Amino acid sequence: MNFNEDPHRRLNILTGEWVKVSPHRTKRPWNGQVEKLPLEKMPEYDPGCYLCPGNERSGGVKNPDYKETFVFNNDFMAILPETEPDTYDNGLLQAKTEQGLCRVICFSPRHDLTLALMEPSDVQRVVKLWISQYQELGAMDFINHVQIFENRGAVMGCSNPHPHGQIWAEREVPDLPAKELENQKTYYDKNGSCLLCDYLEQELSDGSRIVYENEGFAVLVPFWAVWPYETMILPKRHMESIDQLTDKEVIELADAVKTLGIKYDNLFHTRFPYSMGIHQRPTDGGEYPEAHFHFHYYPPLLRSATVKKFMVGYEMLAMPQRDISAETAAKTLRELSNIHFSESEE
Ligand code: H2U
Ligand code: ZN
Repeated sequence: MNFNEDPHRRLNILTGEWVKVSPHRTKRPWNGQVEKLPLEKMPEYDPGCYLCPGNERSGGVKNPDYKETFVFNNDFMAILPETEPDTYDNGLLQAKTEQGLCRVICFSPRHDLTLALMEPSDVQRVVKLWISQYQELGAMDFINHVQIFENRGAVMGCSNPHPHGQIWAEREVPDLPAKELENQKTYYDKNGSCLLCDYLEQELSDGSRIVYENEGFAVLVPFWAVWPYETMILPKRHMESIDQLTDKEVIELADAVKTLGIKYDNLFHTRFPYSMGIHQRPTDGGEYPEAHFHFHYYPPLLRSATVKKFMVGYEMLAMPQRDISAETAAKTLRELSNIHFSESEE
């Protein structure tokens, strides 16, 4: 099989789902020409932003005059701590209550920054915040899973450019992480080794889908990527959760997050939109030797700062499909500069 010529399907080993790849439709790699507009100017402080220091949020609460990071309980939680476990069983109609809580985490007091534009030490502080939130929320007796994520860019439906992420922590392990854990467990039970450790070893020796690496982490376009520039960040050492990072690995993870952010911004000369998030061990007190902590990045853009991929038609009815191969996307990202376009003099 020729990955560059033959239409084929690839298996997502984490979910068990397949993606169709049609590489013959884009034989020529993308030629790298983008409209080189300067980075859109934004104010360091926006009096109308509900996340900026000192500003009022809905309901009249005032943000503190924070200088580094800031965490608060979401004023419009999608799941609530006071909801008691309950089930509804009416034959084909099945339901369960959902109990949990939602938080918003501001990465910086500066309205105009992103993880890609923040100082390395400030990104390290965000990594440490992810760790402490995972531990603090995970320790609550009704919290068995902590989903940390960031949704950025208007095209992703994000309401505010102020650098921030969210956390939804809950009693039940949600579907996608549960499915990934199940596949990791099946592999672990069968082979006695970690699925993602073995996968990463194969990717590092192949190299064609690696975007960036430092001593502790690898950034890659997974073999089964659906979104054109979808990536994962994986620790090279087996660890089940983010709180197992050493101080050195905190620095290395922050470097991987920032560098990937810079490459993404450089791709189409824009503040690159994406949804990203962390998958790791549930916090129900169980043993999860098969869980390998990792990040997924799902960016919607295809060809420019405004042309996105639509998951419609065949993809909604049948299965996901992509034209540019994971290898081509990885090569493009790998070859992009690690210096943000707004800071280089092209
Ligand atoms: P986005 O990441 O989609 O921009 O959402 C930000 C979150 O901020 C959203 O979940 C919350 C919304 O509920 N929010 C508050 O908690 N307080 C506010 O005053 C406005 C928005
Ligand atoms: Zn702001």
